[in-house]
Amino acid sequence: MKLNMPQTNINTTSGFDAAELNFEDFKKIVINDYRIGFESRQAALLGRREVLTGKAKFGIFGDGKEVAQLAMAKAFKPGDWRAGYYRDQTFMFATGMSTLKEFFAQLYAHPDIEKDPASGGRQMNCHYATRFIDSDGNWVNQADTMNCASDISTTGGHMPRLLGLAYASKLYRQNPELHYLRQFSVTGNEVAFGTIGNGSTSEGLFMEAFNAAGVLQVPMAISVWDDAYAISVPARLQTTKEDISEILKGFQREDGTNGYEIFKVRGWDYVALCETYSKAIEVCRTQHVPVLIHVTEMTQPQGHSTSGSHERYKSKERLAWETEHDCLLQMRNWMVSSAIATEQELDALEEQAKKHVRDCQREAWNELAGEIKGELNEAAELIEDLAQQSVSYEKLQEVAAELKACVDPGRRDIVAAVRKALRITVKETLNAKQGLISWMNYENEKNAERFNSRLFTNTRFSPLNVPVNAPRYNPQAKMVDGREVLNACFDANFGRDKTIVAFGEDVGNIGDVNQGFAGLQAKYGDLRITDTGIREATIIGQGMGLAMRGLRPIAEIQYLDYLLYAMTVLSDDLASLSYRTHGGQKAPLIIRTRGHRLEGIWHSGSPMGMILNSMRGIHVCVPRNMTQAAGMYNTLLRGDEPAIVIESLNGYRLKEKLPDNPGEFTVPLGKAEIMRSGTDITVVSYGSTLRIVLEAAEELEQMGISIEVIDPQTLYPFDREKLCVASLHKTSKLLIVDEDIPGGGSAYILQKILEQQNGYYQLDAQPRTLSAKEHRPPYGSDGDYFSKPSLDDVIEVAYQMMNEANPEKYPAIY
Ligand SMILES: Cc1ncc(C[n+]2csc(CCOP(=O)(O)OP(=O)(O)O)c2C)c(N)n1
Ligand SMILES: [Mg+2]
Repeated sequence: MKLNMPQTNINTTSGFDAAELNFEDFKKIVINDYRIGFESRQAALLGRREVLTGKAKFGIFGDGKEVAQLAMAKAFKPGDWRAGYYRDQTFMFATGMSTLKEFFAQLYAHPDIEKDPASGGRQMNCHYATRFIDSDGNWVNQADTMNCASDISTTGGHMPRLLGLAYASKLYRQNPELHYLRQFSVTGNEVAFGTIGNGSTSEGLFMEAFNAAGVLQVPMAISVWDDAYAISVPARLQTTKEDISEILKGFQREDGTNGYEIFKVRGWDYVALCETYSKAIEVCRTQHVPVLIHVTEMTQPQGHSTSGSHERYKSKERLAWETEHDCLLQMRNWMVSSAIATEQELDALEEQAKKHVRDCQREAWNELAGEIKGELNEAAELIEDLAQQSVSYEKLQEVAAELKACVDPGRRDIVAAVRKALRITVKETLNAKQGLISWMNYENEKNAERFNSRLFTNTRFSPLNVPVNAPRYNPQAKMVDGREVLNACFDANFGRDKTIVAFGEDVGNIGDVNQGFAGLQAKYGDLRITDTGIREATIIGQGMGLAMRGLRPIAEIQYLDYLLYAMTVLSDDLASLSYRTHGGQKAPLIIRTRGHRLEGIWHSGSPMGMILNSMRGIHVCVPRNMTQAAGMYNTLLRGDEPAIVIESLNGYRLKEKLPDNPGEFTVPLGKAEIMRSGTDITVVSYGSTLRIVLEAAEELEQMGISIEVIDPQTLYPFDREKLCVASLHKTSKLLIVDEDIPGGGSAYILQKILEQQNGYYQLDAQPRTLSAKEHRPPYGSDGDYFSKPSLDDVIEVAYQMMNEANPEKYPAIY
C-alpha cells in the first residue's frame, strides 16, 4: 500500500485517501490532526486568560469549531483562497498559513509584520491574512501558496469579496488568453473557501453573494459554522426554520439547472466532516459548482468573546449539551474507541501541547515586551537627565518613576510620559531637552510607520507614479459625443491589456446605459465585458476579489445614488485593505459610476461627502468631462491602487475632441487645473457644477468681477501642487461650488485649502460654499433649479462677496 500524499507534516494537516492508506499512516494523520486541534483549543483558553489579566485588550476565538476546520484544511490546496471570519484559527494553523506564535503576537497587537504578518498589530486577534504582495508591491506567486484574503470584523462583510475570489478562477479557466498567468492560477483549479457564522447568514450580503455565485457558477465553498447562536440571540430569532441549509434548498442544482451542491454535517463528527469536505470540494474544484457546507452542532466552550459570559443567556441544559458535544472531546472518544490512540497516549500529547502553546505565548509576549522595555528605559533615562537640569526636578522624577513602574507598559505610556516632561519644562531652556525631543521625533517616526502608514500601498506601482502623457490631437480631430471618447479609451485598453474586465448592470449587451462600452462585448467577448444582476455590493466584491488575484477589473455602479448599496464593501473592505494588512494586500479595483445632476431624487445625487468621509484608501476622481475621465482611467489602469471615477451624468452627449491616443494619454491624480484666470475671487468647483461656474464667469466679467476658476479634478488626493492657495495669494477670496449637501464635499475642500494649504492666512473675506439644498433634488427642471446651484446662484454669491468688500462699487442686487 503506498502513501498517496505528501509526507505527514508535523505542523499542518494532511489529506488522506482511505483506500491508499495503511492503518499506521492513517493513525498518524488523525493523531496529528487532534494535536493541531488541541493546541488551537489551548491557544483559545490561554488567549482568553491573557485578556482577562489585562495583557491583551480583547479576544475572540475559534474554540468549539476545531474539528470541522481540520477537515476543511485537508481539502485546501496551494492556489486556494480563504475569506472568512474570526473563528478560523484552527484552519489557519492546520494549513500552515498562520502559527501559534503569530496568534499571540496579534493578540498583543505587536506592530510588526514580521511578528503579526496578517496585520502588523492593527487587527483584533483571529483576523487573518497572508501577505501576497512584497514591500515593493510585487505580487507573490499565488498559485504556489495558500492564500487568505484579509479578514474584517463585520460579520458577513467578506462575502462579496469571496464571490470575486471565486469568480477569478472562472475567468482564469474559461478565458484562454489568461492561461499564461500561472502565478495567479492554474487554469482556474482553485477554490475560494468562505466561512461565516450561522447568525451572519441573516445579513443581506450573504444572500446577495449566495445568489450571485449560483448564477455565475463559480468555485466558491461556503462553510456555515452553526453554533445556534449569534452572541446571545438564538437561531430561533435569526433564521427561518432555524436552519440555513434547509431554507436554501431551492438553490440545490438539479438536472439541467445551475445552482449549488448543499451539504449538512455535524461539527463534532471527524469522519463525516472529512468525507464531506473531500466530496464537496472535489465537485466545486473540478466542475466550478458552488457548494454550501452547513456544519451544525458546533459549540462555544468559552462563550462568544471576552466581552461577556454565555452563562447569562444559555440554559443549563444547553451548556451541558455543549460540554458533551465538544468536538475535540468527541474526536478523542472516537480515537480511543477506534484504537487510533489510547487514553494515555492522548494525555501525554495534551500535556505536551499545553506546554508548547505556553512557550509560544511567552515568546510572543517577551518579544514585544522586550522591545518596549528597551524604549522605556531610554525614555526614562532622558527624562531623568532632564530632571537634573530642571527647576521641576521632583515632578520630572515622578514622571520617570511612574513610567518605570508601569505594569505591562505600552508605547503610549512612554510617549505620553515624554510629552508630559516637555510640558513641565515648557518655560525652561535646557540642554537635555533637545535630546528628549530628538528621541521623541525619532520614535514618532517609527510609531507613524507602525500605526499610521499604508493607507495606500504606496509602492512604485502607485498611480501617482504613472508618467504623465498628454492627449494628442491631429488637425482634423473629430468632435464627438463625450461617450465616444470613453468608448475609444476602453477599446484601446481592452486591446492592450488582456487582464482588464468590466462588468455591472447593463454593461455587457448594451455597453452600459450611456454606451461607454458599446460594441466592446461583441469585440472582446462576454467574459470581459459582462452583465451582472442588480447587486451593487457584490459587484464591488466581485471586482475586489478579481483585483486581488491579478486581474484589472472595472466594476460599474450604474448611478452614483446606488453607491449606497455598495458602501459597506467599499468602506469596510476595499478602502481599509492596504491599511489593515500594513501593505500586505492590494486590490487595484476601479469603480466606474456616474452622477451629479440629472433627474429625480435617485438620479441627481452628488454625495461626495459620504464618499470622502467613508472611503479614505480609495482615490476619488471627479472628471469635468469624458476626456479627463478617459485620462484618469488610463492612469488608474497603469497603477495598482483602488479608485472611484464619477463621470458627469449630463456630459455624455456634449461634444469633445477625440484624441489620437485615447488609450494612452494620462491625467495625473491630484493635479488641479486653472480653467480660467482671474483676480477677484478664487472659485473651486468640479464635475457638473464646473461648467456652470465657467458660464457664470462670463457674466461676472461683464459685471466687472474677475474670478479664477480651479478644477481640482480629483478630490482625493486634492490639489497636490497647492494651486488653490497660490490663487488665494492673488484674490484673497474663496468660493467653493459643488452640488453635494451643505457641509458635504465643500466642507472637505474648505478644510484642505484653509487648514492644510494654509489658505486662511490669505483671506480678506469670509470663505463661502455654495452647494445644493439639504434635501434631495426633486424631479423636473424646476426641482433642479430650486435645489441645485444654478447659474444665477453662482453669479449672485460671487457678487455678494464683492458687495461685502466694496458695497459702493457693487451695490446689492436685491
Ligand atoms: C455587521 C456586523 N454587525 C454586528 C456585529 C457584532 N457582532 C459580532 S459577532 C456577532 C455575532 C455573530 O454570530 P454568528 O454569525 O453566528 O457567528 P459566531 O460568533 O456565533 O461564530 C455580532 C452580532 C458585527 N461584527 N458586524
Ligand atoms: Mg453563531
